[in-house]
Amino acid sequence: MLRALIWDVDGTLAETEHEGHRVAFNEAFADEGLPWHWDEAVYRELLAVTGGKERLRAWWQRVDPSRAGAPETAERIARLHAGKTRRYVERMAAGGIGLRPGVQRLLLQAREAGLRQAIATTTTPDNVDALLVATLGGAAGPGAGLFECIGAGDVVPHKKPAPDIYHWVLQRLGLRADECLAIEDSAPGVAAARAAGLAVLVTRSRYTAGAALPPVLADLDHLGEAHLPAQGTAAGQPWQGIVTPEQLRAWCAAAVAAA
Ligand code: XBP
Ligand code: MG
Repeated sequence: MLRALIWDVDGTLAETEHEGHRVAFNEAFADEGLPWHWDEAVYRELLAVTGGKERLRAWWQRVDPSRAGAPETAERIARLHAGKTRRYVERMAAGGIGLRPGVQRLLLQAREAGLRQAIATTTTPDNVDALLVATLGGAAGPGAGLFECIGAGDVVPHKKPAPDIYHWVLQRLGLRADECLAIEDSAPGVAAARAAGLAVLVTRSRYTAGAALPPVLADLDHLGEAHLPAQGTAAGQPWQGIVTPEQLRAWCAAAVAAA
């Protein structure tokens, strides 16, 4: 019985990586006087590493391996990442990055349909708050009270593809994995949700369109709107339409029946 949706953030709620995080990293490099610039090709490679601090460490290993493990480098990464988060939060407040097709519709329909909702993300909590305020309004907006809990960033020791953040959210929801559906966009996110025992709906994003993924409940280009049906596969068959709470319940029931 489907009781809750657990949403990923970056790439799933919104296309935040290319114009949000990537730009904020580059602005933080400039702020620190570092001659680095992450273009789309480099950032696509680096997204294999989840977590901004972990991503910076992987980059340091590539460009300056002799000092990547030094104590002062860890401090510099922490300072760089704090600056990047400030820059990202500023960009969210300036607007310009909206929710992906069908996200606000499904969030509100799911609440109407009695589905509980939470967030499980690798990104920093401040970034989640900034995105939610910018796209759904604060306490007075349509998004108020949508998410019962927000599992984000360093609240767990191991980021996606480890299942930790999904376990953290399940524990706070007081639900079993088979009562929840994860909505994700990337291979690390799918791996994390599956390792925690959840069924997964994928909405591929700019950086994950061509990624190789294991079998999931449905693999779509987005969640669909009346004027913009989603396309993809569900249960291994071609599917197009609008993802609604009823459709999610039907997919989950069919998956249980087929198990
Ligand atoms: C995506 C990530 C994050 C962001 C950067 O998270 O891996 O690391 O790229 O944010 P998800 P931070 O898809 O799980 O939402 O710099 O705050 O980590
Ligand atoms: Mg994601």
